This record gives sequence, structure tokens and C-alpha cells, in this order.
Amino acid sequence: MHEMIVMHAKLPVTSFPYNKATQRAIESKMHSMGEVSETKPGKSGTLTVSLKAGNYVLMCNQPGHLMMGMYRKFVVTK
Ligand SMILES: [Cu+2]
Repeated sequence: MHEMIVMHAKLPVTSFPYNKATQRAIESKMHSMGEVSETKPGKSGTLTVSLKAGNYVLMCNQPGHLMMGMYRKFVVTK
């Protein structure tokens, strides 16, 4: 399973608050803009968000997935 979270984040992913035991970013210490929760293989989900200009990361926070590289940084400009 995977999930997709839109996170407002200026820090690099390697500096995110992180729980090594669960191998997940600590979402309560971050600023999520919305997410598509755990989705099974072959299934899809949708999410609509309004984003102000800034730095964001689209990421999966299933155990280990973030640090395996399952994210993409993007910038919203005016
Ligand atoms: Cu994943």
C-alpha cells in the first residue's frame, strides 16, 4: 500500500521530523495540506488542494517509503 500526502515543507526530506522506530515522518509535527490515505495496488484516489506559493513535498509516509525516495519536491509560484 501507498499513500500520497501534500506536505508544506521548506526543509529537505532528510531533515523532516522522523521516527526511526516506525520509519515514518512525524506528520503531527509537520504541515499537511491533505492526503490520499493508504491505497491498495491498482487502485486510485483523488485529492484537490488550494496551495499558496511556497515549497511542498508530495510524499508517501508508509513505513520506510519516504527514506527509500518515495517523494517529489515541488514549488508553487504565483
Ligand atoms: Cu509508498
